[in-house]
Amino acid sequence: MKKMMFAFCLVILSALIMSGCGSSDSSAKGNGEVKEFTIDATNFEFDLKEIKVNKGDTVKITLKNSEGNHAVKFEGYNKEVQGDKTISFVADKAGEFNYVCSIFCGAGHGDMVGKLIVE
Ligand SMILES: [Cu+2]
Repeated sequence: MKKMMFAFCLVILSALIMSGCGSSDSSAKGNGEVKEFTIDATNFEFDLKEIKVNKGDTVKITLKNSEGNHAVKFEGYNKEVQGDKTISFVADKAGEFNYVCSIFCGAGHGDMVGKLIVE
């Protein structure tokens, strides 16, 4: 009987853990399309200077550091991607948001900007 209680507790516990992860997952699907972009970063420029999506879209961003070491931070969304990684988030706020390099990379660091437009 004790064994069964233990197994039961394990099931409850794992269910709690899984639901906890689910609700805090910021990459949860929006009700729009999934839009994928790759930003190629060099010294000192993002090749993609404008990203346009519709409100509710899931924005998937892959950062590629072709030259130097950069990151992309989406102001207003508080999302950041560093290194050669991919992030995704739901564009649930309409407006224009700058994205900037958030790693101090050198003389041209301030020029590394782009704009996320959510319509
Ligand atoms: Cu920088």
